[in-house]
Amino acid sequence: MALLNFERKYRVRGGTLIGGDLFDYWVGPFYVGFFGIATIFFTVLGTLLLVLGALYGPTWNPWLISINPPPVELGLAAAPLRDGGIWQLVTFCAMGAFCSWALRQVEICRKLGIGIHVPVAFGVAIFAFAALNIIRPIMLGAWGHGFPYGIFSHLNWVWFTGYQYENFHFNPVHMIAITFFFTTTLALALHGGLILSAVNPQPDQSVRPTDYEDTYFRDTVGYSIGILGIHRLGLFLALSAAFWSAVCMLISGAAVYSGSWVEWWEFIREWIPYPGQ
Ligand code: 07D
Repeated sequence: MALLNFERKYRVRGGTLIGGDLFDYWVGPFYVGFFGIATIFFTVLGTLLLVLGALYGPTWNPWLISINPPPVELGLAAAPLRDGGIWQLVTFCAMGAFCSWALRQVEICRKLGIGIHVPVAFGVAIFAFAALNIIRPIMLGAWGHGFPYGIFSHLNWVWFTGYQYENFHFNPVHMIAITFFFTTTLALALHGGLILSAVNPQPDQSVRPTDYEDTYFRDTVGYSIGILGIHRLGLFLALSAAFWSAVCMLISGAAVYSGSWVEWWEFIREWIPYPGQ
């Protein structure tokens, strides 16, 4: 069915989570819905707050503009606007926009009668963001532990936070997260390459069906995970990357472990006696 015919067929009312028929319409190619309106509301408000924060100064250099969280001494209290209050409101708007976007995805899935894998996956990214700027600051008792909204300033925060634990490469869960990130790119490169090799042939060749792809992998490594399996694997690898990233930060702090990640590995010396120890 041609794309436009299909869209006409599926663009029917229903499947909304909230608001009934109220916002159940499309603007051009975009589905709106209650959560579309909510996303626009939070995004516009959050962006205006960022501009207000920039107006407070001290710079208009886009690399250096930074909307900072309140000082750590303020704890979990509401901050004055100029002293971290904007950061708190922007964080609230960001969460509002991310969650509204995810729920709009759910409504589109429900309309189409497909699974909610995409919004669930986006939910894991939202969890990673919330881990950094909501859950971890609450665990540590101060909003001041969140990262600032600025290009260089957030990089400085990563650097500073990383070296607070001596060397973040030694955080074992950071290692797991990085392994999943790298494995995700390997899997996508292999999968993307394999699909293109079969379905984007030279002018004088024909498109090859699934058996060719499976056979390529059986010939190469003795096993093919299959057409459904590769997508399950891809989703698992990617979600694991973001999930373990969040966990690696949630365990870094007073509530769980606040020492040096390098020294954390000292227990191995007790397990494995070295010659001469
Ligand atoms: C947080 C993003 C969520 C996004 C959302 C959506 C919009 C709008 C627009 C639709 C999680 C946003 C949407 C903006 C869209 C439209 C129109 C995703 C998030 C909700 N590290 N490290 C990680 C590596 C070192 C440190 C993660 C590598 C050092 C700290 C990842 C190396 C030190 C933190 C990772 C390395 C250090 C991290 C990031 C190498 C510094 C974190 C990915 C090779 C001295 C962060 C949860 C991520 C983290 C994080 C990789 C080195 C410190 C695993 C490869 C040694 C402090 N590092 N790192 O989490 O875990 O994505 O966050 O050296 O906070 Mg690290």
